[in-house]
Amino acid sequence: MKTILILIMLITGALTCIAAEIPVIVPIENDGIQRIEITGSEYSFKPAHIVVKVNVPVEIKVHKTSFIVPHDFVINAPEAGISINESLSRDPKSFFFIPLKTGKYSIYCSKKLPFMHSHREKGMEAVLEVVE
Ligand SMILES: [Cu+2]
Repeated sequence: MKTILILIMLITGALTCIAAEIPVIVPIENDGIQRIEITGSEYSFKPAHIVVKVNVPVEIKVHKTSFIVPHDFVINAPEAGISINESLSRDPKSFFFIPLKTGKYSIYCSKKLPFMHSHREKGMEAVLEVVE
């Protein structure tokens, strides 16, 4: 009985992990812009994996859920024409860019308290995937 319970817990846990990592294909709207909203909380970005088309403009609207904990939004991919480093607020902020190179790039929060793990290390990281 115990074994079955542990098995069920393992399977449920694995499914939750898989669900969290399902890539979201960002739709291209009528005006030709790929738009997506991302939520930053303790300690994750949701969705955690977004897929956009290369050479098509992108607008990412981001807000954080916390009142006090500071978060920011960083994409450091100058090779793909993307350099964003902005603090987040509860009001959404929009970031515009045109991804110029295919590949997988990291989205993360760079906040860190002294002697503590960074928010990125705690899981506040997502993937921006640029495809043909
Ligand atoms: Cu953070």
